[in-house]
Amino acid sequence: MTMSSSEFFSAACKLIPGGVNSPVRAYKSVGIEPRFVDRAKGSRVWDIDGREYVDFVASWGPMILGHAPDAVLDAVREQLDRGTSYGAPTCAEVALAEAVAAAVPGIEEVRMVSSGTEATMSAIRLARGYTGRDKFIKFEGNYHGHSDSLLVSAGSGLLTLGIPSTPGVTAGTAADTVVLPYNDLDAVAEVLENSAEEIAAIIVEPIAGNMGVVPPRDGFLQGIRALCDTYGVVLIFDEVITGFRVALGGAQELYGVTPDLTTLGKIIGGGFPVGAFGGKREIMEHLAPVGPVYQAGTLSGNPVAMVAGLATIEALSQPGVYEELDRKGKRLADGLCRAAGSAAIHTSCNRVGSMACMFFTHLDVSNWATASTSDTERYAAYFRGMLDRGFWLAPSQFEATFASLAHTDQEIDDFVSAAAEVLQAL
Ligand code: KE4
Repeated sequence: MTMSSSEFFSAACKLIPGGVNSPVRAYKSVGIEPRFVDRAKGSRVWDIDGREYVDFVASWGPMILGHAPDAVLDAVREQLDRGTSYGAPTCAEVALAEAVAAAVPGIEEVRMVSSGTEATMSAIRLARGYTGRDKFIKFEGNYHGHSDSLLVSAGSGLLTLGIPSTPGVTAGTAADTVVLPYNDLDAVAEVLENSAEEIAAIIVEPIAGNMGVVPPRDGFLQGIRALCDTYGVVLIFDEVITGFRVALGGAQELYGVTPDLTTLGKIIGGGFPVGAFGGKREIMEHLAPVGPVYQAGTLSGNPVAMVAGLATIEALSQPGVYEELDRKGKRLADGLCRAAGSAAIHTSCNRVGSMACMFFTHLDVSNWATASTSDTERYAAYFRGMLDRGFWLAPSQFEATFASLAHTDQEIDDFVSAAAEVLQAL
């Protein structure tokens, strides 16, 4: 008789802080203990207590094909017999670099790393080394991983746990991070007009996915691009979520705005630990060993992860994939809006392609100030009701709901029916 999730959680809490290896997984903001996963395949996840769920978290984004797709498993199995890590160049990392550069408009050269945090941390360092400037601009509610300078007014788990920033980040470090409201182009213009000579970069989630889903206002990305050109500031699109999610070329393809640097993660690892940062050759060549900006990683370009990422991108490159993802995302979001309307509950829904979020607020959500008016207690009750009905959602109002190629229309319609039931009872 194996232990239950609850028993494993008690054991985990004795060995791992909060019983989890990433805070949002602890279910703190939804008022129940986390469920321990036993296995997953396609659109389904099973917990160790034998319960089955339709999954809309997708491991926080990577599982756009669904879990354990055969093409990825076959590629990984084939690699495993040739070894798992060499710490030396391999053909697979060149092939993945080619696939990424071919798909992403702003990438001429790319460096593989092992997480989105590494990607964004390195991109900021590169921009500073390239410009010789120290400060950079980020946006309230955007989350770029947990490197010190980026953990200032960040999104995701910090919003979920109500941590505005975090102890351990020194005042000196935070002083170089300028935080502005998302979608506020005037605020960006004002800062650059007054102190562009100090600003190395602007880093932005071109579609925010860490305060719930918040699309860019018309002209916001185009305006930032123009301001960066005017003041010689490096524009970094953090596409760790949106890369290969909203289009093969990410948000930069969708909106037709090309950044100087792009950070990637999640989907390009096909479920394995991969991040990447890439961009203009002129900037990337400032990286060691060609240039002076140091960055390194033991498992960077890991061959198992590379072949998993390659198989994933190959599947996403097939004709009609993003039209299908958009169709599923629309079916999901439109259904949720109808369900909330019939329950006479004030919600607002944002969606771009197959990433969506229903906010428990009556306001249109375009930044952190509006996202933060959401009723997180009501979200928690909705989350618990959906989990009880077999639907696996992000345990936070400030994350995205992801449709995958594995979801059937019936599963999406069942999700909507369950949501209607749960919302009626709230
Ligand atoms: P990782 O270091 O977690 O691989 O990536 C950091 C990161 C960077 N940029 C963006 C836009 C991101 O969304 C993330 C990580 N996303 C969160 C969820 N929204 C990861 C989940 C977690 O922290 O457990």
